[in-house]
Amino acid sequence: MDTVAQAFAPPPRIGMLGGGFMARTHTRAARTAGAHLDVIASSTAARSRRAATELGYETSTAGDDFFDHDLDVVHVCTPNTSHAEHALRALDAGFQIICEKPLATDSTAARSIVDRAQALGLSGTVPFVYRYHPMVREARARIRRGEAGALLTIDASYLQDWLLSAEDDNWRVDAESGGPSRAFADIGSHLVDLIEFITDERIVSLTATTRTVHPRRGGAAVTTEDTVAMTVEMSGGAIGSVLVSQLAPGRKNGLVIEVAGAQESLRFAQEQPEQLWVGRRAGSQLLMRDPDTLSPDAARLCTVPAGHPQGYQDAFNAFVADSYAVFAGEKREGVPTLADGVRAALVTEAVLRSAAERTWVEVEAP
Ligand code: SOE
Repeated sequence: MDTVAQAFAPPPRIGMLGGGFMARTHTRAARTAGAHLDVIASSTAARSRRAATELGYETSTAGDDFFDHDLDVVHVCTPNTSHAEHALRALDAGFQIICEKPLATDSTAARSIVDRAQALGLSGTVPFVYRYHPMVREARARIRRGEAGALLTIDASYLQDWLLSAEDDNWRVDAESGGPSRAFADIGSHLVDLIEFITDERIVSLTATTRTVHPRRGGAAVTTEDTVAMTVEMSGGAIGSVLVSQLAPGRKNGLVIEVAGAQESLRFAQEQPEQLWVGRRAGSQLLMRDPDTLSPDAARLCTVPAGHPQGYQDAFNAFVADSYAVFAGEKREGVPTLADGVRAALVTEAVLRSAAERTWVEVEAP
């Protein structure tokens, strides 16, 4: 974890940059963690006021005075290309940060955020929130205990359909606000984070192909990718295939990861987060989330008893609560840090380079 010199006494006073879907998700999590909702800033004064009223912030602004507020934590939930600037400003103002992914749209900028945080004795986290499903922790614990055996293959995909037609448009599509990678930076980064988190191994090399299926959306040319297919080699010798698409009809948030070891396969699907399939040559099992039967790290993240489904917002709540705890000087297992944001930027760059050069690329070590 990054250095934390300036701990605060919880609950934190928070400022929110952004007023869209992610700002709402972060706000629900912040409120659950008991944060004081101080100020929110969206793109215009009117939008900021509306967001403050709807989400329950004490005040709003659309200007630079945001950074004059007396805050402990700033949540950065603005369009991707503004993340680095906002993150640095928040750190310079003395605040800890929770910065949406991608932390920055290139690895140099992402590293500068880590460096600045370290220099100022501050810290930050990046919401790779799927780590916070208890059954993901259970898969990780089984691999760490050696129950799966030596890892052989990984079969992973993250499929959505909200950008299926050429009529579908969003700021993420436009490289000016979304950055040079879209599908991969937006959702492929979650998948790669989860692969490396569950297996405790790194992707050391990859070869990727991308497609921009709709070259125009909303009357403008599109340069960002709709789909990515890639083959990866892991640090422990396993190989894997990874598919990412935002044009897969019927798939809403279909993140699936299946890891095959010499003894067991483990399969987690984000749309059925209460389950973990444990495949064996004989005696495969579908494990259901039940804190009484899970490893301590998975059981810690169970907020309701077995049979009472936990989902996406619960994962987000746990991530934000852990971030605040770490900022307050406590220890927590598996928190995605700014360094993980740099890692995602490095893998994203490797994907774009491999696709452009039609070649294998070594992924820089963290
Ligand atoms: C849209 O693709 C999106 O909201 C992503 O931006 C999130 O990171 C992902 O968790 C769900 O889908």
